[in-house]
Amino acid sequence: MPQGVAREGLRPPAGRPADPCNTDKTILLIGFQHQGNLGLGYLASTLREHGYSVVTCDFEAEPAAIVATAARTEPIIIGFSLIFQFYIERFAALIRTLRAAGMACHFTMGGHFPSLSHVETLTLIPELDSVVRFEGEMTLLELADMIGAGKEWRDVQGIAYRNGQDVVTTAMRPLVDDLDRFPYPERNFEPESALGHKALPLLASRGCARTCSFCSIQTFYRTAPGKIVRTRKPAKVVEEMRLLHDERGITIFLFQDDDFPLFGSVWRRWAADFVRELHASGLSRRVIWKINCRADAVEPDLFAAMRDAGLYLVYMGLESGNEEGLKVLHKQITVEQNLRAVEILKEIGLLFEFGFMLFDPSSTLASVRANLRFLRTILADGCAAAVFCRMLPYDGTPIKDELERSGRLRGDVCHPDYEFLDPNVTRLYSALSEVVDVWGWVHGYRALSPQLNWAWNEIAILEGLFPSMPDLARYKRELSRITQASNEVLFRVVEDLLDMVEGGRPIAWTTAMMDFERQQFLEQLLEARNGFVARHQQILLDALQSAPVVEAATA
Ligand code: B12
Ligand code: SF4
Repeated sequence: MPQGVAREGLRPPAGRPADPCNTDKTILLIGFQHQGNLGLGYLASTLREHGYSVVTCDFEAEPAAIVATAARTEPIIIGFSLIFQFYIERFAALIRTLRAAGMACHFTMGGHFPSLSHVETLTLIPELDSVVRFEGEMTLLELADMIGAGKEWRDVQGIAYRNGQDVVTTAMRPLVDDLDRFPYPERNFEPESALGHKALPLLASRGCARTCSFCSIQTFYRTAPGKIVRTRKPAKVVEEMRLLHDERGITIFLFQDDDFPLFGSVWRRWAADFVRELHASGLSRRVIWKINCRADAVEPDLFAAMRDAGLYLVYMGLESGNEEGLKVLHKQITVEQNLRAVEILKEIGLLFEFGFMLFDPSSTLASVRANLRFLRTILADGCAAAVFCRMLPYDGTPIKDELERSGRLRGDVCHPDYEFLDPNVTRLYSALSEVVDVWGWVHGYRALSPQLNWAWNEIAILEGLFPSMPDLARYKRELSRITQASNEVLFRVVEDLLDMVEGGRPIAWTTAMMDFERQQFLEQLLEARNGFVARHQQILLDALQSAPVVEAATA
């Protein structure tokens, strides 16, 4: 953008230099791009709107390729996006490599961990010049203006930097009040593809009104001044969906909001308006969408209306199946509410996925048993695969502070951990980790449970975006059977381990047996899924018109 041309879209906050400068300069952004990084997307579109040239690199790319890109583009700033705390050492290594390769420009970093733990970040990665704290668009833009113009950047609002042995923070930058003032985020990554349909992430809101003790999001959006939750205008969200649909052929939208606006009368009205806009745009018959929400927001009428406007998948952080666990996690929800939410979604025919912490700092053998009973109840019909994890105490969370106060905090920044109160729970957890290869069974994209859930996603996509298929009901029954059987093995192992720890009963399970079981289920899944797709290849291809060939499952 030539100098002197007014910058549109975002009004500069008070104190921002009025004239654009150095707008021919390049900013290089590096972050985790799997499934699309909207944070980087918003930063990139904001910078570009103001005339900067922006290059984005996937953090998972070969370091040599990243170094080559940096050398070629000669950025004035390299911005690193650290959204997962446990990646900090890997980022530190990449940053060292870039410095060793001679990159002398300004290095900054943003994301949850750097925002909340800026001192630790600057200490752990001395090669960084600054940290951008909290919402980054306006701060990075101003930093770029200052650095590009060779002016003093240390006064920019919303940053932290080192001054000798000290870390200095500048005044906190308020959150932008109207999210629709941001340009739509850049999405210069390949959309995920499912049965020839393309999926992209988007946001209808930022922030969360709740205060779960294990979650850094609530602290992130509460520490910076401004409204804790900001929703976009429904019409603008639908306009963005329409553009993505018309220009990139996107038919599956993945809302990544922490808590999709549904709770309470104001947000229920928001959701109803959104549904109305979708119908008015004609998109409700052509696209499907997924949301994240809390179980206490699920109610039949609104969710049925959303289903009729294309909602196909609801992700809920159920987190615990016992009252004490829910209390310690500060979910402000009851087991009964969790169960009721699942029941409603099943009644109205909506697919659901969930987050669940089988283990948390309050775990006892009895609470693990209660959690298992809960999982058995909600998954009895094989409607979804069992997933669970151990709660981890991330920086900036109340539960981490509490564990630290009580002397139970263990591990380090990359592997934050804690001690259970009951040594038997520790024994149970380590025995379980030994017998079940969690990365093969419950975590990671290629693990069994995620693959089963992916197959369930495909079924919802078939129901939402394809004409009815003759034997879909049969395939669903087969998938339920495999899911049920695989869940059952997982539950039995945990139960047998509980019996071993409690009563000294020896267990029959070995790692090799579990690997064998897992492989069997994966093969059954592949056979059922690929068989179904092969039988319906023609219908699928006709429905997609000139669509890409339906890809095989990757198990
Ligand atoms: C979408 C998402 C994912 C996607 C990732 C998509 C991607 N490539 O970005 C997927 C599904 C892959 C994913 C996976 C996981 N996720 Co996740 N995820 C999210 C979620 C819901 C939204 C991210 C998002 O789009 N935010 C919206 C954008 C606009 O905000 P932002 O990313 O914060 O960026 C802004 C600022 O932080 C800042 N900023 C960020 N980067 C930078 C860089 C620079 C240079 C600057 C200046 C500023 C800046 O400016 C941005 C714009 O304002 C977040 C929650 C959240 N609200 O962020 C959890 C979250 C990031 N995930 C989390 C976790 C724990 C996970 C998993 C470990 C879950 C699991 N058990 O498997 C995995 C880990 C995956 C892995 N790497 O192994 C935690 C991270 C906790 C932590 N403190 O480390 C979060 C915070 C959820 C939570 N409530 O605790 N996740
Ligand atoms: S509801 Fe979700 S986003 Fe909100 S505080 Fe709880 S875990 Fe975090």
